[in-house]
Amino acid sequence: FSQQTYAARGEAHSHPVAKELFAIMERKQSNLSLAADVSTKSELLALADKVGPYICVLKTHIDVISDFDQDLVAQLQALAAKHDFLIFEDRKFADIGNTVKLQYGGGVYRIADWAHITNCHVIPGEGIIQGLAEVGVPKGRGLLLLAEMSSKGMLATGAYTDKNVEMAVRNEFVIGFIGSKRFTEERDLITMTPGVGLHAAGDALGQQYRTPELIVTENGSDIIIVGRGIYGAGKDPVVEAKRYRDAGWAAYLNRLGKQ
Ligand code: UP6
Repeated sequence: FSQQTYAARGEAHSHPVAKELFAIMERKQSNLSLAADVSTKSELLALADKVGPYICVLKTHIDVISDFDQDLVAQLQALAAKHDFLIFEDRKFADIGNTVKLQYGGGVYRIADWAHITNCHVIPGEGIIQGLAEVGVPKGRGLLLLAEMSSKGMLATGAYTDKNVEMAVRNEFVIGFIGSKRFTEERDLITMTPGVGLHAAGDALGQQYRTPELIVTENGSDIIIVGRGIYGAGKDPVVEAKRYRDAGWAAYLNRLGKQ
């Protein structure tokens, strides 16, 4: 699949969310996802509106917004329609199936009502996927498994990563992974990679950055997730979003050109 265009993969894909995602990537020539880790409603909406034209996915941590309300969700959905991107709530669910059902469908955030994509750890076993699927499948949503993490000393390696891949392959609700590379050729599962930066090596709390070239061209990942590289102190988010969009797309074209 790494040698096929996003357009071709979208046309052939059986999952509606993956299909739509590949179509957006092709239309916007973007494999960039913005990690919009700001702390207020107005900052999040302003950033999403500015950077929206350059991204295929807006990644949120909705529980860090201090003044969350339902209007924020309505406005995010309007921006997703205006700028043609999907919303990925990076909730990293990690509890038993019955509990994650309540967390995903209900509570204050009602994530399943507005996030096209969410993700989970499989540490509780496969029941977490089944619980999330009971809520997400009827709403036409998709799930990513955290097969790896970007941070120093992370424990998702070896046999644990392999188990993620096995569970992803046999659960139709799963559209792919968070991780650093392409994991399997089955079902064209998508990889999205956080910890991408063009300049910094990391931060003081264990984050590690790698380049789009390494992640997309060499490792065969599909989408780069960039946060502080775009909106960090002293940066112009539009300038940086264009820079990362171009770098991510160039890395994808280089991959297609490699035999
Ligand atoms: N994220 C990681 N690494 C992972 C999984 N998720 O960094 O393995 C998320 C973080 C943050 C974003 O929760 O929202 O990706 C990275 O932001 P940054 O580019 O500002 O470091």
